[in-house]
Amino acid sequence: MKKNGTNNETNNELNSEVLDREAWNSFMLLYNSAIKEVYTKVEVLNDEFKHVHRYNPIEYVKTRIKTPESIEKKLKRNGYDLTIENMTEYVNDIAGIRIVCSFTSDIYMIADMVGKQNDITVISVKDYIKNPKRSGYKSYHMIVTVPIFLSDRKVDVKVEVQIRTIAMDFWASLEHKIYYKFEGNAPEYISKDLRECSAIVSMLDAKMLSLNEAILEAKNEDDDVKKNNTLTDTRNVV
Ligand code: 0O2
Repeated sequence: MKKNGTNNETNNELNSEVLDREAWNSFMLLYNSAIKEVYTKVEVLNDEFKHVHRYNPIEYVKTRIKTPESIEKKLKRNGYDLTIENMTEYVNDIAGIRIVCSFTSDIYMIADMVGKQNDITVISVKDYIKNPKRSGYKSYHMIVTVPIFLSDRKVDVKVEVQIRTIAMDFWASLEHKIYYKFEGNAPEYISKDLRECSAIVSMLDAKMLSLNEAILEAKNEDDDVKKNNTLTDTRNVV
């Protein structure tokens, strides 16, 4: 499992004079720890799955901490003041982990495995694969909490887990760049092209999934033939 694009250790400087630096640093420590916890869980699941099923469902994982500017913007957009309490309460994706897999079926399997972890609590799920956004955005989102054990207390910290295929990730990263370039007001022909590309992504994902199923089926048949041949050979020897 490749770890990709981690910026959780670097991008957490606070420019605002509104918040107390010490409180901000303690706050960030919690979210950085939560990312480490969830990342390790995902890594263990992937290793174990590979060991048992000889198959690696996860291509790569990216983690990120939302920038202070982006946190502030989100709070303002929703009409909240910039306070640590409001960030904790109303910004669900301060800590984010993105799991990128090969096939759509892997997404639901991974979501299930993450949700079944004893110390993870699933707060909410948004299935933008079954119900894509108007933009064409597809991804599976879970807001979970994970306990962080400090020297004197335990804190349940929220983490947004995004699970998607490589094709969905490719689409989303380009769309994200376009969104920022046009500050959310891309010309209609670009938005239309993006929606068309999103439909192509769905077709590609479906095609790749059925191709993979056909490969597995052919391999199983091949293994059966080899097994039968070995049995026949053994009988002949006896
Ligand atoms: P950034 O820059 O990635 O941090 P909620 O968290 O439930 O209060 P929100 O934020 O609307 O409300 O939740 P949602 O829809 O689950 O979106 C969370 C994140 O998903 C976004 O964070 C994006 O990273 C990603 N996302 C959602 N919609 C789109 C989309 O249409 N295109 C792309 N490329 N990504 C999307 P931020 O804070 O918007 O952005």
